[in-house]
Amino acid sequence: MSLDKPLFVTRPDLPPLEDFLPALQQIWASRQLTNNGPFHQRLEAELCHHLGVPALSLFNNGTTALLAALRALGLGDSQGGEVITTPFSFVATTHALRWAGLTPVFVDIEPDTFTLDPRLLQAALTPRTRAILPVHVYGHPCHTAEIAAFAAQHGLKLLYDAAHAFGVRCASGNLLCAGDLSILSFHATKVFHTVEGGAVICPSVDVKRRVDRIKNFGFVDEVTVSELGINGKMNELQAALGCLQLPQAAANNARRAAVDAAYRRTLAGLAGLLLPPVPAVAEHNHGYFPVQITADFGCSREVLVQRLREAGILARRYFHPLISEFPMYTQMPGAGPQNLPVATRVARQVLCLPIHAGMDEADVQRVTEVIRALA
Ligand code: T4K
Repeated sequence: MSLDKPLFVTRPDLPPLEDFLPALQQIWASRQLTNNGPFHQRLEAELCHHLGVPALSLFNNGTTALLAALRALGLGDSQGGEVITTPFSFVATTHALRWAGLTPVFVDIEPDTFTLDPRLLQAALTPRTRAILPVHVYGHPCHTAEIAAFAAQHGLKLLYDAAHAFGVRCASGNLLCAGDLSILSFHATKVFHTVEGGAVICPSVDVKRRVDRIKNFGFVDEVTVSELGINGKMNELQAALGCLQLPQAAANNARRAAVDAAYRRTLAGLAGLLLPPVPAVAEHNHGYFPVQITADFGCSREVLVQRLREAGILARRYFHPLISEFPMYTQMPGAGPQNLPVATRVARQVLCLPIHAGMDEADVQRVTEVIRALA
């Protein structure tokens, strides 16, 4: 990426436009623009193979994928109930629960992975608890074995928000197959994207059929609607872009891994700056590079964000504020900061530095020079 371009743009790795034209011509010729067209079917098959999962249903975004997954687990009914979840995520995670008429119960995260702390599940359990919704935040795997054991012991549904976990591989098994269902996001800022998009990872073709129905208004056939569905369909243009980009996923991951390594080298030992923990995985996706700016750093995180912006560098405070700090959530169970000391501290300190496949060593130098000058 050229040095005179701001590091705002996360998608300099878009394929050349002319590479997309044959797919567009095909779509124009077929006149099938959406609703399980050929590119949709092809991307579902290719993603299943790429991710090593039994079945998958594409969506128009990760948020509707969450809504449909909750419904498929029987949770979006009129009974309500509580779902134990993390406040350290994008607000869509909790919004999906509220859209499904469920009450989020916030528990704290643990400091090594920033994911839901399984030791706190017992204290959050009530007779109204129906499910757990943990998040593999930044692609760091949750403590899936402990969480699964707790869910099984108490008869709870388990849905993973794996929006950040595309391409993360664990030695102990496929992360996307943990729990009852998982969802992915393919938003334009994600490591693999279809402009907007998402998926529900399903344990079987039967479950996928149910999810497919839910995302298509609940239609079973032309004249039968079996349940409360939604319009969650991905269109052909999005699916075609996904097909075009999927073969680049490994190369893009390698480029982000190099950026990650360069950041770690250049920022090591800087007082008041904590590098992200290295996740215990066989392969990470390097989708985020969350540093923590502590009181020992030369300026506050807010000043650092501002200085970076002045230098044309967009660093994001994902996830500040915590979801539990948004006005509509402050009164929900567990939302008080005294209940969430780790999440509250991390949200005050965290700063996600730019990381994408279009960056090179010179870009990393440009970011780290601003940081080092302030350290
Ligand atoms: N669960 C989790 C854990 C999630 O993180 C998300 C979404 C979801 C569920 C829901 O999935 P989706 O329904 O979104 O599929 C972004 C994204 O909108 C959101 O997808 C993502 N997580 C969240 C972490 O970040 P914003 O509002 O902070 O991003 P935005 O649009 O300001 O983009 C950030 C920067 O990236 C821009 O300032 C410039 C650059 N950019 C952005 C876009 C959209 C580009 O260079 N090109 C682009 O097209 O929420």
